Amino acid sequence: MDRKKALELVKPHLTEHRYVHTLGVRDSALKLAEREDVDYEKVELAAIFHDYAKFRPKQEMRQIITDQNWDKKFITYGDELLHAPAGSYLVEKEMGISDEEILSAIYWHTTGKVNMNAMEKVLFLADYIEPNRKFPGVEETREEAKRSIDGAIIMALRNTITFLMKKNQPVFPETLSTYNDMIFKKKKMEDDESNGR
Ligand code: DGI
Ligand code: FE
Ligand code: FE
Repeated sequence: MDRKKALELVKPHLTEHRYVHTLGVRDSALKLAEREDVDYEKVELAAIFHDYAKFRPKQEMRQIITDQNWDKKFITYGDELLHAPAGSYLVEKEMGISDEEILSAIYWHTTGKVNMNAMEKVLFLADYIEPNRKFPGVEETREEAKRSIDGAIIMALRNTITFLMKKNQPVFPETLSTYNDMIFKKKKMEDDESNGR
């Protein structure tokens, strides 16, 4: 599917604001992809469709997650989580996108996952730092993204986790595991470097 067609197809599912955000995620993802081993066309499609289900009825999204036998915590840890797994299902069924890499990046784009591949990382971070985002800490994360994608993902995770905690909201376990996973890998890299490996 080409870019023009994908944008045409996603637009009616989004508000104007969310469409502008989507274009920002697309631009940021392509920029990050220059430094990662990922397929540009696939990253672009993942970005364009990542919030496809954002405005679907919550009950419909819960039903999809239940029917697919997916982790019930996507339903119990906050309604904001529903659109990521539900989106991956609907993008496959309604948009005919069957590429597993694209679908997985959409599935995990809100929570992150342990051992993210390059496409999952690029989409996760692009969603956080795209130019229209305004929350505290985003500018520092954008700066870090120029140096290190992994470092910037750690900052995004830390900001999201503390934001949720300050609001007395639960943190999805995989989000905490993602944070730990990336911290351990960063530490290992630094240790290897200081040992001359
Ligand atoms: O869909 P977007 O707004 O572009 O961004 P997103 O898919 O990252 O969703 C952001 C929302 O998801 C925001 O309200 C915080 C929430 N969220 C992100 N990670 C977690 C989370 N909510 C819970 N309960 N647990 C998480 O780990
Ligand atoms: Fe989202
Ligand atoms: Fe988004």
